[in-house]
Amino acid sequence: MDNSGDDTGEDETEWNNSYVDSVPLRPAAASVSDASLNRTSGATPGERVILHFDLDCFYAQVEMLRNPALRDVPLGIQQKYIIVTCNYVARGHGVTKLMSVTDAKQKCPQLVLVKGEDLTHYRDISYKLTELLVSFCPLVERLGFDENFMDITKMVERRLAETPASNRFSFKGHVYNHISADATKASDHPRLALGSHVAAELRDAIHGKLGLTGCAGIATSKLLAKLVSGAFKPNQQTTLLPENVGDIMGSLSGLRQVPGVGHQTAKRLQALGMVGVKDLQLFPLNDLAKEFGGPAARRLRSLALGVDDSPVAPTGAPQSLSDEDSFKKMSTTREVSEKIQELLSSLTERMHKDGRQPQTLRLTVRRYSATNKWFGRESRQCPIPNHVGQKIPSGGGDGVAVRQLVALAMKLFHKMVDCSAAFHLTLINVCFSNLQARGAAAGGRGSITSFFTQSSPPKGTDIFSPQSQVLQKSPADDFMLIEISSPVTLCY
Ligand code: DGT
Ligand code: MG
Repeated sequence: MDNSGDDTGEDETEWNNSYVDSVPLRPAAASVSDASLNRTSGATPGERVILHFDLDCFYAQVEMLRNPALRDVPLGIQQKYIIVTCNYVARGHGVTKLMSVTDAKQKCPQLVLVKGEDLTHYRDISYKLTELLVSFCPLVERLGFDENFMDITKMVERRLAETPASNRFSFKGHVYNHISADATKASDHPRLALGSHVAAELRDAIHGKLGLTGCAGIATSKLLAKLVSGAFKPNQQTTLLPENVGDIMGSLSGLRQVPGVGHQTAKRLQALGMVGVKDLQLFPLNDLAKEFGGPAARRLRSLALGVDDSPVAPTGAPQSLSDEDSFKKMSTTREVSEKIQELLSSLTERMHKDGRQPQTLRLTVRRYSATNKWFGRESRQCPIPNHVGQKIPSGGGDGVAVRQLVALAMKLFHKMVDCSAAFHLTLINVCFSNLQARGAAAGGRGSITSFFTQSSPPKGTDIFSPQSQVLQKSPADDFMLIEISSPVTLCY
Protein backbone atom coordinates (compact mmCIF):
# COMPACT_ATOMS: atom_id res chain seq x y z
CA MET A 1 0.00 0.00 0.00
CA ASP A 2 1.14 3.46 -0.68
CA ASN A 3 1.35 5.14 2.60
CA SER A 4 3.38 8.04 1.56
CA GLY A 5 0.56 10.36 2.25
CA ASP A 6 1.32 9.30 5.75
CA ASP A 7 -0.82 8.09 8.49
CA THR A 8 -1.87 11.14 10.21
CA GLY A 9 -4.92 11.93 12.09
CA GLU A 10 -6.14 14.62 14.29
CA ASP A 11 -4.26 13.22 17.17
CA GLU A 12 -1.65 11.03 15.66
CA THR A 13 1.86 11.60 14.71
CA GLU A 14 3.74 9.26 12.49
CA TRP A 15 6.95 10.08 10.79
CA ASN A 16 6.02 13.63 11.40
CA ASN A 17 9.14 14.80 13.01
CA SER A 18 10.58 18.10 13.83
CA TYR A 19 7.48 19.65 12.71
CA VAL A 20 5.39 16.60 13.40
CA ASP A 21 6.04 17.98 16.07
CA SER A 22 2.65 18.00 17.38
CA VAL A 23 2.91 18.93 20.91
CA PRO A 24 0.76 21.89 21.72
CA LEU A 25 2.70 24.03 24.05
CA ARG A 26 1.01 25.24 27.13
CA PRO A 27 0.50 28.93 27.51
CA ALA A 28 3.35 30.58 29.29
CA ALA A 29 0.95 32.20 31.70
CA ALA A 30 -0.10 28.86 33.02
CA SER A 31 3.13 27.07 32.81
CA VAL A 32 5.55 28.26 35.40
CA SER A 33 3.68 27.71 38.60
CA ASP A 34 1.43 25.03 37.26
CA ALA A 35 1.22 21.91 39.33
CA SER A 36 1.61 19.87 36.17
CA LEU A 37 5.33 20.30 36.51
CA ASN A 38 5.04 18.34 39.68
CA ARG A 39 3.24 15.61 37.82
CA THR A 40 6.42 15.11 35.90
CA SER A 41 9.80 15.50 37.48
CA GLY A 42 8.72 17.82 40.27
CA ALA A 43 11.67 20.08 39.56
CA THR A 44 11.52 23.77 38.92
CA PRO A 45 12.04 24.50 35.23
CA GLY A 46 15.68 25.57 35.46
CA GLU A 47 16.61 22.43 37.35
CA ARG A 48 15.11 19.95 34.96
CA VAL A 49 17.23 17.68 32.81
CA ILE A 50 15.48 16.97 29.55
CA LEU A 51 16.78 14.76 26.78
CA HIS A 52 15.75 14.79 23.15
CA PHE A 53 16.61 11.81 20.97
CA ASP A 54 16.47 11.86 17.21
CA LEU A 55 17.51 8.76 15.29
CA ASP A 56 19.89 9.13 12.37
CA CYS A 57 18.40 8.83 8.87
CA PHE A 58 15.61 6.79 10.39
CA TYR A 59 13.92 5.02 7.46
CA ALA A 60 17.31 4.39 5.89
CA GLN A 61 18.65 2.86 9.13
CA VAL A 62 15.66 0.54 9.31
CA GLU A 63 16.27 -0.58 5.73
CA MET A 64 19.98 -1.08 6.49
CA LEU A 65 19.07 -3.22 9.49
CA ARG A 66 16.82 -5.31 7.26
CA ASN A 67 19.47 -5.61 4.60
CA PRO A 68 23.02 -4.98 5.89
CA ALA A 69 24.35 -4.97 2.32
CA LEU A 70 22.83 -1.49 2.06
CA ARG A 71 25.06 -0.12 4.84
CA ASP A 72 27.99 0.85 2.69
CA VAL A 73 26.19 2.06 -0.40
CA PRO A 74 24.52 5.41 -0.89
CA LEU A 75 20.91 4.68 -0.03
CA GLY A 76 17.80 6.76 -0.62
CA ILE A 77 14.32 6.00 0.65
CA GLN A 78 11.79 6.85 -1.99
CA GLN A 79 8.17 7.82 -1.53
CA LYS A 80 6.56 8.71 -4.83
CA TYR A 81 9.04 11.02 -6.55
CA ILE A 82 10.80 12.21 -3.40
CA ILE A 83 13.77 10.92 -1.41
CA VAL A 84 12.25 11.27 2.06
CA THR A 85 15.57 10.41 3.67
CA CYS A 86 18.94 8.96 2.75
CA ASN A 87 21.81 7.41 4.65
CA TYR A 88 24.89 9.38 5.52
CA VAL A 89 26.88 7.75 2.69
CA ALA A 90 24.40 9.31 0.25
CA ARG A 91 24.54 12.60 2.15
CA GLY A 92 28.29 12.56 1.56
CA HIS A 93 27.50 12.57 -2.18
CA GLY A 94 25.28 15.62 -1.84
CA VAL A 95 21.93 13.87 -1.62
CA THR A 96 19.62 15.58 0.86
CA LYS A 97 16.35 14.76 2.56
CA LEU A 98 13.29 15.64 0.45
CA MET A 99 15.28 15.94 -2.77
CA SER A 100 13.49 14.79 -5.90
CA VAL A 101 14.54 11.38 -7.17
CA THR A 102 15.70 13.00 -10.40
CA ASP A 103 17.97 15.48 -8.65
CA ALA A 104 19.29 12.82 -6.29
CA LYS A 105 20.19 10.53 -9.18
CA GLN A 106 21.96 13.41 -10.85
CA LYS A 107 23.99 14.12 -7.72
CA CYS A 108 24.73 10.47 -7.11
CA PRO A 109 24.13 8.13 -10.07
CA GLN A 110 25.02 5.07 -7.98
CA LEU A 111 22.31 5.90 -5.42
CA VAL A 112 20.39 2.77 -4.41
CA LEU A 113 16.68 3.41 -3.97
CA VAL A 114 14.39 1.50 -1.63
CA LYS A 115 10.66 2.19 -1.62
CA GLY A 116 9.56 3.52 1.74
CA GLU A 117 5.87 3.85 1.24
CA ASP A 118 4.85 1.05 3.55
CA LEU A 119 5.49 2.42 7.01
CA THR A 120 5.01 -0.87 8.86
CA HIS A 121 8.65 -1.58 9.68
CA TYR A 122 9.40 2.02 10.57
CA ARG A 123 6.43 2.10 12.86
CA ASP A 124 7.43 -1.16 14.56
CA ILE A 125 10.97 0.00 15.27
CA SER A 126 9.70 3.38 16.33
CA TYR A 127 7.59 1.81 19.09
CA LYS A 128 10.38 -0.52 20.10
CA LEU A 129 12.56 2.52 20.67
CA THR A 130 9.98 4.28 22.83
CA GLU A 131 9.38 1.07 24.73
CA LEU A 132 13.10 0.75 25.42
CA LEU A 133 13.33 4.31 26.69
CA VAL A 134 10.26 3.83 28.89
CA SER A 135 11.99 0.85 30.48
CA PHE A 136 14.60 3.28 31.84
CA CYS A 137 12.33 6.15 32.84
CA PRO A 138 8.56 6.54 32.53
CA LEU A 139 8.62 10.18 31.46
CA VAL A 140 8.96 9.68 27.73
CA GLU A 141 7.06 11.67 25.16
CA ARG A 142 7.07 10.63 21.54
CA LEU A 143 7.42 13.16 18.83
CA GLY A 144 6.73 11.66 15.47
CA PHE A 145 8.45 8.43 14.48
CA ASP A 146 12.04 8.89 15.47
CA GLU A 147 12.09 11.51 18.17
CA ASN A 148 11.46 11.20 21.89
CA PHE A 149 11.74 13.56 24.82
CA MET A 150 12.68 12.24 28.25
CA ASP A 151 12.56 14.01 31.57
CA ILE A 152 15.41 12.35 33.48
CA THR A 153 15.54 14.86 36.33
CA LYS A 154 14.75 12.23 38.96
CA MET A 155 17.36 9.81 37.61
CA VAL A 156 19.92 12.58 37.66
CA GLU A 157 18.99 13.62 41.18
CA ARG A 158 19.47 10.08 42.38
CA ARG A 159 22.89 9.97 40.78
CA LEU A 160 23.76 13.34 42.19
CA ALA A 161 22.92 12.12 45.67
CA GLU A 162 25.09 9.06 45.13
CA THR A 163 28.04 10.96 43.69
CA PRO A 164 30.58 12.09 46.28
CA ALA A 165 31.00 15.85 46.18
CA SER A 166 34.73 15.37 45.73
CA ASN A 167 34.14 13.61 42.41
CA ARG A 168 35.12 15.55 39.37
CA PHE A 169 32.13 15.94 37.07
CA SER A 170 32.58 15.73 33.34
CA PHE A 171 30.49 16.04 30.21
CA LYS A 172 29.98 13.25 27.72
CA GLY A 173 29.88 14.36 24.11
CA HIS A 174 29.85 17.97 22.98
CA VAL A 175 28.93 21.06 24.92
CA TYR A 176 27.28 23.66 22.69
CA ASN A 177 29.60 26.56 21.86
CA HIS A 178 32.42 25.14 23.94
CA ILE A 179 35.32 23.87 21.91
CA SER A 180 36.17 21.14 24.36
CA ALA A 181 33.73 19.46 26.69
CA ASP A 182 36.68 18.62 28.97
CA ALA A 183 37.53 22.23 29.47
CA THR A 184 33.94 23.10 30.37
CA LYS A 185 33.42 23.45 34.06
CA ALA A 186 31.04 20.60 34.72
CA SER A 187 30.94 21.25 38.46
CA ASP A 188 28.96 24.42 37.70
CA HIS A 189 26.33 22.30 35.96
CA PRO A 190 26.41 18.93 37.71
CA ARG A 191 22.86 18.01 36.67
CA LEU A 192 23.44 18.63 33.00
CA ALA A 193 26.82 16.89 33.23
CA LEU A 194 25.22 13.80 34.76
CA GLY A 195 22.42 14.10 32.20
CA SER A 196 25.00 13.86 29.47
CA HIS A 197 26.22 10.58 30.99
CA VAL A 198 22.68 9.23 31.11
CA ALA A 199 22.14 10.27 27.49
CA ALA A 200 25.33 8.46 26.45
CA GLU A 201 24.23 5.32 28.28
CA LEU A 202 20.82 5.45 26.67
CA ARG A 203 22.33 5.89 23.23
CA ASP A 204 24.52 2.87 23.95
CA ALA A 205 21.45 0.90 25.00
CA ILE A 206 19.60 1.92 21.85
CA HIS A 207 22.54 0.78 19.78
CA GLY A 208 23.10 -2.42 21.74
CA LYS A 209 19.48 -3.53 21.81
CA LEU A 210 18.10 -2.16 18.56
CA GLY A 211 21.19 -1.59 16.45
CA LEU A 212 20.24 2.03 15.88
CA THR A 213 22.29 5.20 16.16
CA GLY A 214 20.99 8.65 16.90
CA CYS A 215 21.67 12.05 18.32
CA ALA A 216 20.75 13.40 21.73
CA GLY A 217 20.34 16.87 23.12
CA ILE A 218 20.66 17.56 26.83
CA ALA A 219 19.18 20.76 28.24
CA THR A 220 16.75 22.17 30.76
CA SER A 221 13.67 22.18 28.51
CA LYS A 222 12.13 20.36 25.57
CA LEU A 223 12.61 23.37 23.34
CA LEU A 224 16.33 23.63 24.08
CA ALA A 225 16.99 19.88 24.08
CA LYS A 226 15.40 19.62 20.66
CA LEU A 227 17.28 22.59 19.30
CA VAL A 228 20.64 21.35 20.49
CA SER A 229 20.33 17.67 19.64
CA GLY A 230 21.13 18.20 15.97
CA ALA A 231 24.17 20.39 16.62
CA PHE A 232 26.51 17.49 15.78
CA LYS A 233 25.27 14.71 13.50
CA PRO A 234 25.14 11.78 13.09
CA ASN A 235 25.48 9.63 16.21
CA GLN A 236 26.60 12.35 18.59
CA GLN A 237 25.22 14.27 21.53
CA THR A 238 25.36 17.84 22.69
CA THR A 239 24.63 19.54 25.98
CA LEU A 240 23.36 23.10 26.11
CA LEU A 241 24.34 25.16 29.14
CA PRO A 242 22.02 27.93 30.34
CA GLU A 243 24.60 30.60 29.51
CA ASN A 244 24.48 29.59 25.83
CA VAL A 245 20.70 29.79 25.35
CA GLY A 246 21.01 33.23 23.75
CA ASP A 247 23.64 31.88 21.34
CA ILE A 248 21.52 29.00 20.13
CA MET A 249 18.40 31.14 19.73
CA GLY A 250 20.47 33.71 17.87
CA SER A 251 21.80 31.03 15.54
CA LEU A 252 18.36 30.16 14.17
CA SER A 253 17.97 31.26 10.60
CA GLY A 254 14.27 32.04 10.71
CA LEU A 255 11.03 31.90 12.67
CA ARG A 256 10.21 28.42 11.41
CA GLN A 257 13.36 27.18 13.07
CA VAL A 258 11.81 27.81 16.48
CA PRO A 259 10.30 24.50 17.57
CA GLY A 260 6.69 25.30 18.22
CA VAL A 261 6.28 27.83 15.43
CA GLY A 262 4.42 26.15 12.60
CA HIS A 263 3.98 27.25 9.05
CA GLN A 264 0.75 29.17 9.60
CA THR A 265 2.02 30.85 12.72
CA ALA A 266 5.20 31.86 10.90
CA LYS A 267 3.08 33.33 8.10
CA ARG A 268 1.07 35.38 10.57
CA LEU A 269 4.25 36.58 12.24
CA GLN A 270 5.70 37.51 8.88
CA ALA A 271 2.54 39.42 8.03
CA LEU A 272 3.26 41.49 11.14
CA GLY A 273 6.66 42.32 9.66
CA MET A 274 8.81 39.82 11.51
CA VAL A 275 11.55 37.94 9.70
CA GLY A 276 13.96 36.55 12.25
CA VAL A 277 13.82 35.27 15.80
CA LYS A 278 15.20 38.56 17.07
CA ASP A 279 12.17 40.37 15.57
CA LEU A 280 9.87 38.13 17.57
CA GLN A 281 11.90 38.67 20.71
CA LEU A 282 11.56 42.44 20.34
CA PHE A 283 8.04 42.75 18.91
CA PRO A 284 5.71 44.66 21.28
CA LEU A 285 3.86 42.06 23.31
CA ASN A 286 0.60 44.01 23.17
CA ASP A 287 0.61 43.95 19.39
CA LEU A 288 1.45 40.27 19.38
CA ALA A 289 -1.45 39.66 21.76
CA LYS A 290 -3.82 41.51 19.42
CA GLU A 291 -3.03 38.97 16.72
CA PHE A 292 -2.73 35.77 18.76
CA GLY A 293 -4.39 36.47 22.10
CA GLY A 294 -2.51 37.00 25.34
CA PRO A 295 -1.47 33.48 26.32
CA ALA A 296 -0.32 32.46 22.84
CA ALA A 297 1.51 35.75 22.41
CA ARG A 298 3.37 35.23 25.67
CA ARG A 299 4.10 31.66 24.69
CA LEU A 300 5.50 32.73 21.35
CA ARG A 301 7.61 35.37 23.00
CA SER A 302 8.93 32.83 25.51
CA LEU A 303 9.81 30.39 22.78
CA ALA A 304 11.71 33.05 20.86
CA LEU A 305 13.68 33.74 24.02
CA GLY A 306 14.39 30.04 24.50
CA VAL A 307 12.03 29.67 27.46
CA ASP A 308 9.83 26.59 27.57
CA ASP A 309 8.42 25.21 30.78
CA SER A 310 6.15 22.65 29.13
CA PRO A 311 6.40 19.29 30.83
CA VAL A 312 7.40 16.06 29.15
CA ALA A 313 3.95 14.53 28.86
CA PRO A 314 4.28 10.76 28.93
CA THR A 315 2.71 9.44 25.80
CA GLY A 316 -0.22 7.19 26.26
CA ALA A 317 -1.93 4.92 23.81
CA PRO A 318 -3.31 6.82 20.83
CA GLN A 319 -6.82 8.12 20.76
CA SER A 320 -7.24 7.37 17.10
CA LEU A 321 -5.67 5.45 14.25
CA SER A 322 -5.78 6.60 10.68
CA ASP A 323 -4.41 5.78 7.30
CA GLU A 324 -4.39 7.79 4.14
CA ASP A 325 -3.11 7.95 0.62
CA SER A 326 -2.50 10.86 -1.70
CA PHE A 327 -2.54 10.72 -5.47
CA LYS A 328 -2.63 12.97 -8.50
CA LYS A 329 -6.23 12.32 -9.46
CA MET A 330 -9.12 10.17 -8.39
CA SER A 331 -12.39 10.89 -10.12
CA THR A 332 -14.64 7.82 -10.08
CA THR A 333 -16.75 6.37 -7.29
CA ARG A 334 -15.32 2.96 -8.01
CA GLU A 335 -11.75 4.07 -7.47
CA VAL A 336 -12.82 5.81 -4.27
CA SER A 337 -14.53 2.70 -2.96
CA GLU A 338 -11.51 0.54 -3.82
CA LYS A 339 -9.10 2.93 -2.13
CA ILE A 340 -11.30 3.16 0.97
CA GLN A 341 -11.44 -0.64 1.11
CA GLU A 342 -7.65 -0.86 0.87
CA LEU A 343 -7.15 1.73 3.61
CA LEU A 344 -9.79 0.21 5.86
CA SER A 345 -8.32 -3.28 5.50
CA SER A 346 -4.93 -2.15 6.74
CA LEU A 347 -6.46 0.02 9.43
CA THR A 348 -8.69 -2.79 10.68
CA GLU A 349 -5.65 -5.03 10.91
CA ARG A 350 -3.81 -2.42 12.96
CA MET A 351 -6.87 -1.91 15.14
CA HIS A 352 -7.06 -5.65 15.69
CA LYS A 353 -3.46 -5.64 16.94
CA ASP A 354 -4.22 -2.69 19.17
CA GLY A 355 -7.13 -4.59 20.69
CA ARG A 356 -9.51 -1.69 21.30
CA GLN A 357 -12.84 -1.06 19.63
CA PRO A 358 -13.31 2.14 17.66
CA GLN A 359 -16.59 3.94 18.17
CA THR A 360 -16.29 6.50 15.38
CA LEU A 361 -15.35 6.38 11.71
CA ARG A 362 -14.15 9.51 9.98
CA LEU A 363 -13.56 9.99 6.28
CA THR A 364 -11.50 12.88 4.97
CA VAL A 365 -11.01 13.91 1.37
CA ARG A 366 -8.93 16.58 -0.28
CA ARG A 367 -10.19 18.03 -3.56
CA TYR A 368 -8.09 19.49 -6.29
CA SER A 369 -8.90 22.93 -7.50
CA ALA A 370 -7.12 24.69 -10.32
CA THR A 371 -7.04 27.98 -8.47
CA ASN A 372 -5.98 26.62 -5.13
CA LYS A 373 -3.82 23.61 -5.88
CA TRP A 374 -4.15 21.92 -2.51
CA PHE A 375 -7.66 22.62 -1.50
CA GLY A 376 -8.32 22.06 2.18
CA ARG A 377 -9.47 18.79 3.63
CA GLU A 378 -13.10 18.04 4.38
CA SER A 379 -14.25 15.41 6.81
CA ARG A 380 -17.44 13.67 7.87
CA GLN A 381 -17.75 11.21 10.68
CA CYS A 382 -20.34 8.82 12.04
CA PRO A 383 -20.69 6.34 14.90
CA ILE A 384 -19.70 2.76 14.13
CA PRO A 385 -22.62 0.49 15.00
CA ASN A 386 -21.65 -1.86 17.79
CA HIS A 387 -22.29 -5.01 15.78
CA VAL A 388 -19.69 -3.79 13.27
CA GLY A 389 -17.25 -2.29 15.77
CA GLN A 390 -17.03 -5.36 17.94
CA LYS A 391 -15.77 -7.46 15.04
CA ILE A 392 -12.73 -5.22 14.62
CA PRO A 393 -10.70 -6.12 17.72
CA SER A 394 -11.39 -9.79 17.11
CA GLY A 395 -10.00 -9.76 13.60
CA GLY A 396 -12.70 -8.29 11.39
CA GLY A 397 -14.82 -11.41 10.94
CA ASP A 398 -13.26 -12.56 7.64
CA GLY A 399 -13.63 -9.25 5.95
CA VAL A 400 -17.25 -8.69 6.97
CA ALA A 401 -16.35 -5.73 9.15
CA VAL A 402 -14.33 -4.13 6.35
CA ARG A 403 -17.24 -4.49 3.92
CA GLN A 404 -19.63 -2.92 6.41
CA LEU A 405 -17.17 -0.14 7.15
CA VAL A 406 -16.67 0.57 3.45
CA ALA A 407 -20.45 0.94 3.10
CA LEU A 408 -20.46 3.39 6.00
CA ALA A 409 -17.51 5.30 4.59
CA MET A 410 -19.16 5.55 1.18
CA LYS A 411 -22.21 7.11 2.83
CA LEU A 412 -19.92 9.71 4.37
CA PHE A 413 -18.27 10.19 1.00
CA HIS A 414 -21.60 10.89 -0.72
CA LYS A 415 -22.40 13.46 1.93
CA MET A 416 -19.29 15.38 0.90
CA VAL A 417 -18.98 14.77 -2.82
CA ASP A 418 -21.76 15.10 -5.37
CA CYS A 419 -20.96 12.24 -7.73
CA SER A 420 -23.43 13.40 -10.36
CA ALA A 421 -20.88 16.13 -11.16
CA ALA A 422 -17.20 15.68 -12.04
CA PHE A 423 -14.87 15.53 -9.05
CA HIS A 424 -11.12 15.38 -8.61
CA LEU A 425 -9.71 14.09 -5.33
CA THR A 426 -6.06 14.12 -4.36
CA LEU A 427 -6.25 12.42 -0.96
CA ILE A 428 -8.39 10.06 1.08
CA ASN A 429 -7.95 9.46 4.79
CA VAL A 430 -9.88 7.03 6.98
CA CYS A 431 -9.72 7.28 10.73
CA PHE A 432 -10.95 5.25 13.67
CA SER A 433 -11.40 7.35 16.77
CA ASN A 434 -12.97 7.18 20.19
CA LEU A 435 -11.12 3.93 20.84
CA GLN A 436 -12.43 2.00 23.79
CA ALA A 437 -10.89 -0.95 25.58
CA ARG A 438 -13.09 -3.97 25.22
CA GLY A 439 -14.75 -4.54 28.55
CA ALA A 440 -12.80 -1.43 29.57
CA ALA A 441 -10.76 -3.74 31.76
CA ALA A 442 -7.74 -1.94 33.07
CA GLY A 443 -4.52 -3.48 31.89
CA GLY A 444 -6.18 -5.21 28.98
CA ARG A 445 -4.63 -5.28 25.55
CA GLY A 446 -4.74 -1.85 24.09
CA SER A 447 -4.97 -0.07 27.39
CA ILE A 448 -2.58 2.72 28.12
CA THR A 449 -0.93 0.82 30.94
CA SER A 450 -0.24 -2.16 28.74
CA PHE A 451 0.79 -0.13 25.77
CA PHE A 452 4.49 -0.16 26.42
CA THR A 453 4.66 -3.37 28.34
CA GLN A 454 3.81 -5.73 25.52
CA SER A 455 6.77 -7.77 24.37
CA SER A 456 6.15 -6.51 20.89
CA PRO A 457 4.51 -3.12 20.63
CA PRO A 458 1.33 -3.18 18.63
CA LYS A 459 2.06 -2.40 15.05
CA GLY A 460 0.74 0.88 13.98
CA THR A 461 -0.73 2.03 17.19
CA ASP A 462 0.24 5.58 17.13
CA ILE A 463 1.07 7.33 20.25
CA PHE A 464 0.38 10.94 20.67
CA SER A 465 -0.44 13.39 23.19
CA PRO A 466 -4.23 13.49 23.48
CA GLN A 467 -4.25 17.21 22.96
CA SER A 468 -2.07 17.17 19.90
CA GLN A 469 -2.97 18.87 16.69
CA VAL A 470 -3.34 17.68 13.16
CA LEU A 471 -0.05 17.94 11.48
CA GLN A 472 0.64 16.50 8.14
CA LYS A 473 3.53 16.25 5.83
CA SER A 474 3.71 14.30 2.65
CA PRO A 475 5.93 14.32 -0.38
CA ALA A 476 3.18 16.07 -2.23
CA ASP A 477 2.91 18.86 0.24
CA ASP A 478 6.11 18.76 2.14
CA PHE A 479 6.25 20.74 5.26
CA MET A 480 2.63 21.59 4.96
CA LEU A 481 1.54 21.85 8.48
CA ILE A 482 -2.14 22.00 9.02
CA GLU A 483 -2.90 24.05 11.98
CA ILE A 484 -6.44 23.60 13.04
CA SER A 485 -6.50 25.24 16.36
CA SER A 486 -6.97 28.90 16.50
CA PRO A 487 -5.64 31.29 17.37
CA VAL A 488 -2.23 29.64 17.23
CA THR A 489 -0.82 26.19 16.96
CA LEU A 490 2.46 25.69 18.60
CA CYS A 491 4.11 22.51 17.62
CA TYR A 492 7.44 20.99 18.23
P1 DGT B 1 18.35 12.77 10.40
O1 DGT B 1 17.53 12.90 11.65
O2 DGT B 1 18.67 14.09 9.78
O3 DGT B 1 19.58 11.94 10.56
O4 DGT B 1 17.48 12.03 9.29
P2 DGT B 1 16.06 11.37 9.43
O5 DGT B 1 15.84 10.57 8.21
O6 DGT B 1 15.93 10.63 10.72
O7 DGT B 1 15.11 12.63 9.37
P3 DGT B 1 14.01 13.10 10.38
O8 DGT B 1 14.44 12.81 11.78
O9 DGT B 1 13.74 14.51 10.02
O10 DGT B 1 12.73 12.25 10.02
C1 DGT B 1 12.54 10.90 10.44
C2 DGT B 1 11.93 10.09 9.31
O11 DGT B 1 10.68 10.66 8.94
C3 DGT B 1 12.75 10.05 8.05
O12 DGT B 1 13.65 8.96 8.05
C4 DGT B 1 11.74 9.93 6.96
C5 DGT B 1 10.48 10.58 7.53
N1 DGT B 1 10.29 11.95 7.01
C6 DGT B 1 10.93 13.06 7.42
N2 DGT B 1 10.51 14.13 6.74
C7 DGT B 1 9.57 13.69 5.89
C8 DGT B 1 8.74 14.33 4.90
O13 DGT B 1 8.80 15.53 4.69
N3 DGT B 1 7.89 13.53 4.19
C9 DGT B 1 7.80 12.19 4.43
N4 DGT B 1 6.90 11.49 3.73
N5 DGT B 1 8.55 11.55 5.35
C10 DGT B 1 9.43 12.30 6.05
MG1 MG C 1 15.99 11.57 12.59
